[in-house]
Amino acid sequence: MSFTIDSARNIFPGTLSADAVPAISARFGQLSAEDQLALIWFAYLEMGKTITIAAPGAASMQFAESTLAQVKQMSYREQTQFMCDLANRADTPLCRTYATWSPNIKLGFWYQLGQWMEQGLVAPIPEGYRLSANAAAVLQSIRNVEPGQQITVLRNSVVDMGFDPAKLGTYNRVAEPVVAPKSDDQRRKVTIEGVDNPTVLSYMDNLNANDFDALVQLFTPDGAIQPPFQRPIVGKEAVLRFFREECQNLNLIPERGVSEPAADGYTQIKITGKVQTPWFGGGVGMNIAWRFLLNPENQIFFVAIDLLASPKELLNLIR
Ligand code: 45D
Repeated sequence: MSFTIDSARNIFPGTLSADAVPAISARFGQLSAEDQLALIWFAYLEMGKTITIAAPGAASMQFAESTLAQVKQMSYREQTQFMCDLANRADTPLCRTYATWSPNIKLGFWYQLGQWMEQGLVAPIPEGYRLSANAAAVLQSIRNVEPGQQITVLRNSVVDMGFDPAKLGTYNRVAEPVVAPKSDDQRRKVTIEGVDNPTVLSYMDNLNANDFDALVQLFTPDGAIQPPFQRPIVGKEAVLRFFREECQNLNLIPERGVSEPAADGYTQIKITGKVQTPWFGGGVGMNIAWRFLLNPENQIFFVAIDLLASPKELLNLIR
């Protein structure tokens, strides 16, 4: 038997990921556009009391600047229509532009709209807006999950808005410029209780240093990475693009793991620990598992990143 990406996805099948997240996102997607926007607004206000979002850097905002300027000039009625169009994934020129943006540009765009809604420069959610019963139930479900899951739901809702990128045909992807890797004196080396595999340690250290060229060299040519709740991204070129577009300035804090032999001289390694996103810094630590499958040459054939169901899962290292 030799491994395929599909069979690799099943290593450490006892890993419990946060199923609440896709479940909430699916229910959210069923709501009317008005309810969706109001719900996120309420969730965002409530979360803002305990965790604060970091303002995106100027460099990342410049790509959305002309769209932001257009929105600012619209009447309240037009702004409301535009935001509903985004939630409805409508086919409009602005929704097509939004579709070309990387997740971080989309998040930065909404961050700015949120500021402007508070200041009255963009149409606010109407005072006294009452959520439908379904929307109120979805909001309650968001309240019930831990912060790492809340911010993932919020991120999903923003990423899923706009025209469907798959229907755009060929287009120029718009992402923030890639920052230079950290210099040697800025780098930190992780240690992981129970695991000393050099590939896994280099993976963590290179990702923490934004050294994506060195990072991608750890993968086999047909290797794959599976981000939380996503399909695997396959092949070095696609993996490198993903790192450059979506993985800058993460903070990986692996804690412990197990390493064991798999079929055909492969090795499977599961690590658990925390990850911080630059959007929330140390304010939110997501509970994460990495499930690595390494080939006999100790290259990464597959790695899945899972958002864990609960902190208890950090201690689940059984096969
Ligand atoms: O609609 O090892 C308003 C990988 C009104 C890489 C609004 C990884 C209405 C490999 C409130 C204004 C990446 C996979 C909207 C590891 C409205 C690897 C605005 C994992 C939309 C470890 C809303 C990384 C706003 C992970 C402004 C797990 C919302 C990273 C903003 C996870 C929401 C990162 C933000 C997450 C959410 C970031 C900023 C979950 C950010 C979430």
